[in-house]
Amino acid sequence: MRADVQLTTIERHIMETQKKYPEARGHLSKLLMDVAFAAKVISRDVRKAGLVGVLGLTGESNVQGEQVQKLDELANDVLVNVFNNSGLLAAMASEELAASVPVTKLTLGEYVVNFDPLDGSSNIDANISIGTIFSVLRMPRPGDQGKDEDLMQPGYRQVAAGYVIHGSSTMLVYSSGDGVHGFTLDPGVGEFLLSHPDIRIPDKGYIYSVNEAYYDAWSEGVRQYISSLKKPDAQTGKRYSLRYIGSMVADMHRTMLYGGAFLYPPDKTNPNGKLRLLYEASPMAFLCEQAGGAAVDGRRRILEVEPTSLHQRVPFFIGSKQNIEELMSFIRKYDK
Ligand code: AHM
Ligand code: MG
Repeated sequence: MRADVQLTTIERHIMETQKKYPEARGHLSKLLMDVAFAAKVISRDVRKAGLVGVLGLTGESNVQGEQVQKLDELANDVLVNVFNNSGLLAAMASEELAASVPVTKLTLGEYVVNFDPLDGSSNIDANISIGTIFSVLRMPRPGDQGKDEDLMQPGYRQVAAGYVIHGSSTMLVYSSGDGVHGFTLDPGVGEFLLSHPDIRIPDKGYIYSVNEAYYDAWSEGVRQYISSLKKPDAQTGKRYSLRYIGSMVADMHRTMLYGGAFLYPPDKTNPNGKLRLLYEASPMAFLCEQAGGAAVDGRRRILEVEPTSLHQRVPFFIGSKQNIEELMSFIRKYDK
């Protein structure tokens, strides 16, 4: 290995960032390292997903006599276990669980975490990228056991957020309010290494990502906006491309790197769209804004939406600043 190549592990990066805040006691740093550890465990299991038919079907016992769990449940259990034992949380909430999980250990921490253990898990059988999403907030009543209400905070209060993408490689992308940084798992050494420092989303992009099969059920503003993308851009003459994986972390990871817009609009039968505020939209909005992009629900910033329930859905428009501004001008014009 060349001596001038800088190898920065995620642990080192987190510790270096912490040094910028002399008053920090290291609790958030420790929490982020726990997330990185959980991500490695989940990644190991995701990598074995294609062998399910060989090692045993979910719900059955495998050759070792162990129950084979569904991957999203397994990812959920890994995160609950790691967080519960960390001593850093007062409560957590997961897409997989109806109510929040109070931390059962004696030490109650100063943070709460919302997470989606494995988003896009319906894609697993087709070997499509899936992801874990997390959002870290301060516990409003430190010292007490956390309840649902403590997890229902608007996104601008997040102190950190991130996602793990299980794609052609495993990456962890996070922000603690000091830019967005991406790390790629080196499977040989089992470490996340800094591969994408200070990710900046382009101000304008030419890829849009939406499930266009719902076109007919969208509002006039969203329909007009999407139709406008089928002609070369008025200012630059460039053509747009459509890319939709149907796995939000994968679609958003591409959007963060290449620019453009990802949309999950409301429709006639789903007035709030499909995606969940607290552990899907809010952490992605935090990351996208940190990278210089924008995220709105069609009226306001996603980060300003006041939560009313743990699993609420929210219309979601996110991506490059200019693309989101253009979309908003259509919504203002056509959707009174
Ligand atoms: P999930 O939380 O049940 O996995 O659903 C969320 C996923 C997102 O990853 C993706 O953006 C969306 O569902 C796709 O939905 P649709 O099939 O309606 O386009
Ligand atoms: Mg999900």
